[in-house]
Order: sequence, then structure tokens, then C-alpha cells
Amino acid sequence: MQGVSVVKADITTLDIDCIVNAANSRLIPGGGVDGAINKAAGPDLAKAMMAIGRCPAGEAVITPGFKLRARHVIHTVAPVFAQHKEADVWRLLANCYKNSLALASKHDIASIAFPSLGTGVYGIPVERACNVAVAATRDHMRGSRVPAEIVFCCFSAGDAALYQEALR
Ligand code: AR6
Repeated sequence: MQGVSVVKADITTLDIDCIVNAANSRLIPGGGVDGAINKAAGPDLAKAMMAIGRCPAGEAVITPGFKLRARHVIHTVAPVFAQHKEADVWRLLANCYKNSLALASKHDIASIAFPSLGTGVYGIPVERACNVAVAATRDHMRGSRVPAEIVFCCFSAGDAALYQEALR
């Protein structure tokens, strides 16, 4: 059965097929979860990202996981909260989840973990971002059984509680 869960963890440590990276549109390794993923994957990940070269907000691209336990990394780009009208922020953020899950489905990925996209450096309030993440994920699940396992991987207990609440 298809399942959605919440964990509090460093996403780079998860034993899962695919992790999602909160990247920037130039696919140049940055800080936050992007920095942690690049550090754990090794320098070949940055080379693979830069070979792709660009990913507009709301879109998603895929690379291998290199030294990570995860075999794949899907890179998606959240909108910068201060740079868009609020309605566009929620639409683009939902697209990040939808396009990442569609790409995972296309690659027949069985399990995938998302960080809380856009809610760090990009400044999207997590209290609303969690509801957008859950709604977009449920939308995907209505049309596809793949991935069978979807995990929201939060870095803090407070964020994990918000995602748990959104799932209820
Ligand atoms: N595991 C899980 N979650 C993490 C980890 C980790 N190891 N590290 C941080 N988080 P952010 P954004 C959480 O800033 O807002 C980069 O420079 C963090 O606590 O990583 O989409 C990119 O290159 C927060 O809840 O992503 C872009 O330029 C969440 O991950 C920009 O940051 C997202 O925070 C993207 O900003």
C-alpha cells in the first residue's frame, strides 16, 4: 500500500531510493540541505548538476546519488518567497512536489524523501508550506501508485510536528 510518513532526520542518512534536493535555479551547489547533500554525495554530484545547468522554479531534474545511500537525487527549485506574489509562491511550490513525484514515477522509484522545500534560505513560512506539500502529494497519489513510499524528512522537531498535523 502507498504510504506517506514524517521523520525528523538528516536527509543524507536515509536508507531510501531517492532524496529530493532544495536546489537553486542555476544548479550550483549552495548551503542548507543542498550543501549537506553535495557534501555527502561527493564532487561528482556538483558536476552532474552543473552539466544539466538550469532548473526553473517549480521544475525538477534527476541525477545519480553518487556516494549517497540514495541511488537518485531529484533536484527541484522552490520559489523565493520575497520575489513572487503569494499565489504564485503556492502554485510554484506545489509544482515542485508534483514535478518531483512525476519524475520519480517515470523512473520507477519506489521510495522518496523530501526536505521541507523552500522553507529555509528561500523564506517560505513552513506553517503553510507543509499544507501545500501534503496537498500536492495527495494529488499525485490519486493518479499514480509510484513511488510507493513518500517521506517528509524534517530537520527540526517543530517542522516534523507541523507536517504530522498537515497529514491528519
Ligand atoms: N536534512 C534535512 N533537512 C535539512 C537539512 C538536512 N541535512 N539541512 C537543512 N534542512 P534550505 P530552500 C532543512 O535553506 O529554502 C541553498 O543554498 C532546513 O532546515 O536548504 O529551498 C540552495 O542552493 C529547511 O527546513 O532550502 C538554494 O540556493 C529545509 O531543509 C537555497 O538554499 C529547506 O531549507 C534553497 O533554499
